[in-house]
Amino acid sequence: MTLTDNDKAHVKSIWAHVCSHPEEFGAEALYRMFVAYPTSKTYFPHYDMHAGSEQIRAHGKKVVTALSDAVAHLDNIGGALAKLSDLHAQKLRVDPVNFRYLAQCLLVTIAAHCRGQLTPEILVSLDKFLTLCGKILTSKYR
Ligand code: HNI
Repeated sequence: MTLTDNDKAHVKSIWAHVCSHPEEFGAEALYRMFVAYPTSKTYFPHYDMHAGSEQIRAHGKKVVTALSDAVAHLDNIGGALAKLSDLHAQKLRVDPVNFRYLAQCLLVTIAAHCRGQLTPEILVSLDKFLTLCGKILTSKYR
C-alpha cells in the first residue's frame, strides 16, 4: 500500500490538529482501546487503567509523538518508525490485531474532536496512513 500525494496532503492537514494536543488525543485513543477491546490491556499490566491516569497520558503522548514523526517523514515512514518496529517485534510482541484496534480508536477520537475537518476523503487517507504504520510496526515479526 502506498500513499498518494493527495493522501499525504490530507494526513498532514488533519494531523496539524492532532499534533498540537498529543497527550490529549493519545490518552483518549488508548483509553478507548482499553475499554472497547479489553484484551489489549494484557500488554499493560503495570498501568493504572483509569481514564486520564498519569501512565495513560504519558504513553498516549509517546504514541502520538511517534506518529507525528511518521507524518513528518511521509516518504520514509519505515525509516521514521524503524526503532519502534524493532521494539514491538522483538521485545513487546504485541499481537498485530491490536494495531487495528488502536488505529480505529484514534480515528474515533479524531472524529469526535475534529468533526467538520474529518471529511470522508480525509478519513480514507488517515485510515491508510494508520494501517501503513501498523504494517511497518509489525513487519519485523518472525
Ligand atoms: Ni506501542 C511502547 C508507539 C501500537 C504496546 N509504543 C511504545 C513506545 C512508543 C510506541 C513510542 C515507547 C517506546 C520507548 O519507550 O522507547 N505503539 C506505538 C505506535 C503504535 C503503537 C506509534 C501504533 C500506531 N503499542 C501499540 C499497540 C500496543 C502497544 C497496538 C498493544 C496493544 N507499546 C506497547 C507497550 C509498550 C509500548 C506495551 C511499552 C509501554 C510501557 O510503558 O512499558
